[in-house]
Amino acid sequence: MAQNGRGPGGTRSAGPRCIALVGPFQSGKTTLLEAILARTGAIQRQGTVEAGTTVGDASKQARDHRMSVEASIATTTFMGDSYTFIDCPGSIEFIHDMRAALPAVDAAVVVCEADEKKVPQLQLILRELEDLNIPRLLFLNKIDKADKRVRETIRLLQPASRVPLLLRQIPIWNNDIISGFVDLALERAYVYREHAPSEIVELAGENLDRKKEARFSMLETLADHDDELMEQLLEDIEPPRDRIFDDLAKELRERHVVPVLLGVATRSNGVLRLLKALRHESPGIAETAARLGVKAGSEAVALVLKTFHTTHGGKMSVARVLAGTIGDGTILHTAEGEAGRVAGVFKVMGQQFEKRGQANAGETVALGKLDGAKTGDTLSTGKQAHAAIAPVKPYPPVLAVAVQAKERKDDVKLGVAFTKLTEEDPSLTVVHNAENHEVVIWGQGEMHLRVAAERLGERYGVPVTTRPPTVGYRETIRKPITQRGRYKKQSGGHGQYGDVVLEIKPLPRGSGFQFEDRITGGVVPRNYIPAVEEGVIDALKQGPLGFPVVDLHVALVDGSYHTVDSSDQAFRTAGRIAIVEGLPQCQPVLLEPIDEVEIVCPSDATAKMNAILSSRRAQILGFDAREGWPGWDVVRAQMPEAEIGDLIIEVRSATSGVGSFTFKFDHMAELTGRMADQIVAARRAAE
Ligand SMILES: Nc1nc2c(ncn2[C@@H]2O[C@H](COP(=O)(O)OP(=O)(O)OP(=O)(O)O)[C@@H](O)[C@H]2O)c(=O)[nH]1
Ligand SMILES: [Mg+2]
Repeated sequence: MAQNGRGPGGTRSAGPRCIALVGPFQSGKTTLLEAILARTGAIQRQGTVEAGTTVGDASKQARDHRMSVEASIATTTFMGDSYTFIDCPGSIEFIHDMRAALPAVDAAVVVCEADEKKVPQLQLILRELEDLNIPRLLFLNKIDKADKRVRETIRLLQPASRVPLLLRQIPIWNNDIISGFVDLALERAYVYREHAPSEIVELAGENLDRKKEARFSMLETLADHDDELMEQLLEDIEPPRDRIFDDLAKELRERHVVPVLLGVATRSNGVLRLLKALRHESPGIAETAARLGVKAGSEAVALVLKTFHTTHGGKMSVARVLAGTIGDGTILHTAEGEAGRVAGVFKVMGQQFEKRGQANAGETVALGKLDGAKTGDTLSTGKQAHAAIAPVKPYPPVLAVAVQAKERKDDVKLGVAFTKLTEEDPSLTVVHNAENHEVVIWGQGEMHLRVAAERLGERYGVPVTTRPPTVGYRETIRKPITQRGRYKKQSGGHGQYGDVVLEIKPLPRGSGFQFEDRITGGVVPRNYIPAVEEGVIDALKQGPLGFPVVDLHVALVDGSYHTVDSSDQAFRTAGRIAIVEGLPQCQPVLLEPIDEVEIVCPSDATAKMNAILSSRRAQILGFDAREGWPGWDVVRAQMPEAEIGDLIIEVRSATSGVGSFTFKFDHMAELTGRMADQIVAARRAAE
């Protein structure tokens, strides 16, 4: 095939590309990457996800779960140009890797299936691309399993996109199976061959009529942004083919349309046409740098889109060079400080890193040992560090587990492992609970946290156990009391003597703890009073029900002392005794944290959401249309933190994986009855 660096339309962008493969869960992205690598000669044979032989998903965790759990990156060459593909996970729990990579790419291939259930996921992903102004093509995969007309599928998927889906190919059906396709721009028909380029065939009869109709509808959509083409169509003039290719490229780049191509990734069908569409129509580094506001010049600028900690090569920051050149030894800065000196530039092929020469603008490479760089950072060489281009904040976490090293001796190693874990995946957060010394990992869902725990063991060598994190229960009192606390010890020499009378009374919710000194006439000397308060505070750490005591007022009203035997220690103990003996008589009651929750979900799941909330002791505050999200609702409720624990699992399963929520602490509420008894009993059992 003749190629001279110019596409049929003559406006091809030159140079290395970076393309994201995104799309709903399990739509075939990793398989498509494999097909692309095989088709472009980067690998000998196309592996399969089933056999665990693909370049993407090479980590043990991805193989074990048969799904992508992080972005896979691979660079190949097609017709003389370098292409780096970022195969992003489809599961919403791992979406951060996609979001972190997107700003740096020239275009995205949205891989999807003709499956109505995946439309909300598709919508979610398209929105990210729409918000970032990233040109996108749709690759309608798995058409070997298609059971409906492609045009019907497009109608089904269209609501997920804000701009028209533009069918560029139509299938050729043969006994209810798609055996090939007609390219509507080229006006050529092809019959698929397995793992080989499709064969050109003659079009005739019904297929020819269908082509004419489909082509006209494609041109009509293109003409919406091209007045001249519109006139030609109205006057029945056949537009020149070059003009159509120019329009396709222009409207993709300007994001007026989402071109749709067909294929079967497992058999490598439609892959060559996809690559050619990318070659001729996708923008290149010049357009992408302009989109990100990066000027070409001698200063190098790069965006880190993924971080790996490899066993042999150490830390690798995969970055797209947006301007200038980066080589071995280049010193780089982030917007905040020093990134480090590049120790090796590598070509990435899944989990393999191959040393190479310096990287030029447009190339996507791994940079070795940049200790000060993290995913999302803008790296630069200039005297003045380049401003951060596209920092991506992870979604707020929705689920947590408490983790512990299986062996005590690994405690220190665990700290290092946490650093690596959160560097590789910034959508995980590690929180140390000072109150109960629990270490909790917050993440985006059940699988996300499971994979995080597996990585700690398998990748960083610290096997861990996990359990649900402790809920922050508290207790308070409902009845006031006056209580004496007396500590007296006479054993041989120096004795101990402290004696206090405390007035203990409940305070309104949220008041915390207040201490008041009402001693008159020096019955308890001034210098011992702080010790009394300390003893009280110490005793309140664990009340009669087993939880920290809050919302109460304690006044020191009376007491006595001994000139020789009294001490801070003795008064501390006396304060403690008064509380420990007094509180059980104050009608202690359990308090549980109540959070305000905002759930977002497609509207057809709203009724299910209400049912889920009601079954979890929530008080529903109302629901509304979600602003800026047609077809979605937001449901607001107050619910106990204990019930939010695994809420996400139910929300996801009721929404094909796309529902989510945010929450924040609102207040503490009394909890009585059987449930409270169980919590207290469990607490005692754990002592
Ligand atoms: N019939 C058919 N199956 C396919 C095709 N492409 C992929 N599959 C199968 O679909 C399943 C998922 O494929 P993957 O390539 O892992 O999909 P993915 O989009 O990377 O999945 P995630 O990254 O986990 O979202 C595998 O069992 C593939 O063999 C296709 O064109 N036709
Ligand atoms: Mg995948």
